[in-house]
Amino acid sequence: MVVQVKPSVQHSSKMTEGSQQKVEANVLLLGAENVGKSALTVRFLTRRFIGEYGDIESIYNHNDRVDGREICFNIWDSLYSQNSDTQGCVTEKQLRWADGFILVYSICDRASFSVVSQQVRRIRQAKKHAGGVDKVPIIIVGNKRDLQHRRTVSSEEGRMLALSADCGFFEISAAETYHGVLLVFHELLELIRESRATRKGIKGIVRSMSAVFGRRRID
Ligand SMILES: Nc1nc2c(ncn2[C@@H]2O[C@H](COP(=O)(O)OP(=O)(O)OP(=O)(O)O)[C@@H](O)[C@H]2O)c(=O)[nH]1
Ligand SMILES: [Mg+2]
Repeated sequence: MVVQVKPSVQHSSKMTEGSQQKVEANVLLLGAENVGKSALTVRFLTRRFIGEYGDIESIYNHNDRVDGREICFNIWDSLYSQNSDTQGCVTEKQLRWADGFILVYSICDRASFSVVSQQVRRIRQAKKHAGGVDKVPIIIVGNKRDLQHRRTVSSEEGRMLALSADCGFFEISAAETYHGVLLVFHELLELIRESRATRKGIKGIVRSMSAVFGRRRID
């Protein structure tokens, strides 16, 4: 079973994104060590769970068809480095690269839940400082749902964090099912589309105002 909370945005992107061009989405997986970032990535790419993944950091390309449209997912499976001097261990480069974020914790590892809280704050602050007005697409994932007997983070806590930060939320088991992982990626794609549509809308308004008031440059 998959637990899901949707953030409060209106789902309008399907209507506003009219063209049938191939859509690219850069997805960054973040979270503490050993929470299942690679397991989630490999599940999405291959539908399989292979058990051990090693310390690999990679960017994978994956073509998919969602709602009849071709999507190219670029997926950055990151490594968590506690020694890093970046806040919440999210680098400027990662923030610039990503269109959307999947923040993973393990329901059996409370420290990993704190890491995700910290990373949400870091992403939101960085985007705000960069002058972003639109919502950042983020999905919080509580992984290892199959290990109920070792649970230390309740579903409610995960759900509350997601609600307070206006993120999507799922509890899944990458080990047990492909379906939950698929939902995570597809929901993030939906948020990315919404965010792009909002940005387009804002640019359109600025353009119209520039035409009326005579400002020469936007962007
Ligand atoms: N029981 C269970 N084990 C899982 C699940 N997902 C991942 N694991 C296991 O957790 C361990 C860590 O998984 P990884 O995918 O390597 O975790 P990671 O977050 O990529 O770890 P780093 O790359 O080292 O930061 C592995 O032994 C996986 O088999 C899950 O849903 N349930
Ligand atoms: Mg990994």
